[in-house]
Amino acid sequence: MNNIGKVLNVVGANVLLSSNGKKLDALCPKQIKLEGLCAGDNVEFIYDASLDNNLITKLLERKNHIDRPNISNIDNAFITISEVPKPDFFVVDKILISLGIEKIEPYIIISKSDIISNDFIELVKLQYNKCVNKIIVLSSYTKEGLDEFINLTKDKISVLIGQSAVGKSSLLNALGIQNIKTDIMAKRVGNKLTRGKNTTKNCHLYLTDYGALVADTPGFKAINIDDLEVNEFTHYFVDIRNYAIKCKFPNCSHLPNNEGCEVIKALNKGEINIDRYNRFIRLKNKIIKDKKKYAK
Ligand SMILES: Nc1nc2c(ncn2[C@@H]2O[C@H](COP(=O)(O)OP(=O)(O)O)[C@@H](O)[C@H]2O)c(=O)[nH]1
Ligand SMILES: [Mg+2]
Ligand SMILES: [Zn+2]
Repeated sequence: MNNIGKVLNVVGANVLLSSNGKKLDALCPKQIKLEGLCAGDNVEFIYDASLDNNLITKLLERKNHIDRPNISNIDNAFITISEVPKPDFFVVDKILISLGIEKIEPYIIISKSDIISNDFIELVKLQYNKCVNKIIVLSSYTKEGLDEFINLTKDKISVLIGQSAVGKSSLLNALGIQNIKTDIMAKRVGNKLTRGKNTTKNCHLYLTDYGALVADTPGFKAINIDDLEVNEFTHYFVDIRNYAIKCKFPNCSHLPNNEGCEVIKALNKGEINIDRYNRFIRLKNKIIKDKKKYAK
């Protein structure tokens, strides 16, 4: 009978699996490797006595996939930001679009809560409370918010997304995941493998003792929004789209001079956050401008 496992990491033909809460080694035949086997994939495997190892026999269908880093079947993404380093909210907005497209549940972690100001927390909440499932205020030092994170990630595949030094590795450590730097790559292939480009694209899912699979994604690449049509782009601005749909003007720019525009009405009533609105307009104009440039 075939067993079912989840891929934690792939290095060449060597695969680390999680099956029934345990870690197992397995080998991956070339054919399946060519199908792009990566962390998060569900696979069937058998024990092959001749190899004295587990052998992956089938790659099961994926519900989603991101390319950078290479990972499948993601349930939740936690965009991690803090007061220091200062967040780039344009990047946060673009990541939210990418998550929407891949149908990944979005969350925001405000990290290092032991040292940040209430003003910063308010600023983030005002901008994003309508865009994500939950905003978690968390400190890996005091453990504030850690239980909330644990409850949301249990039995799921979750990714931590955020710029360097926001506290992603510290959070994994607080969850009891050690040796983050000496992952399977370093252990298995020593210095044979170049640790440059590959490491950010290759992705390691960590199995916590409470049954969550969590990945640190230092090289997460948000979508290039220029590839989207304006309507599509607007659709993934979830706090603005419902007003944009209701707007009675065809091809409305949703700028303040359009009296009667639903987006402007909502903005004036405070239903749309002004900072999100300003970035929405900036990004939308950039898409329109770039489309014109390429059409020439
Ligand atoms: N005060 C405080 N500092 C933290 C916390 N989490 C991480 N840091 C510090 O922030 C810096 C970057 O953390 P790290 O986990 O390496 O960030 P990463 O680059 O996102 O993995 C380190 O100096 C950590 O000690 C926290 O909850 N509170
Ligand atoms: Mg780190
Ligand atoms: Zn409008």
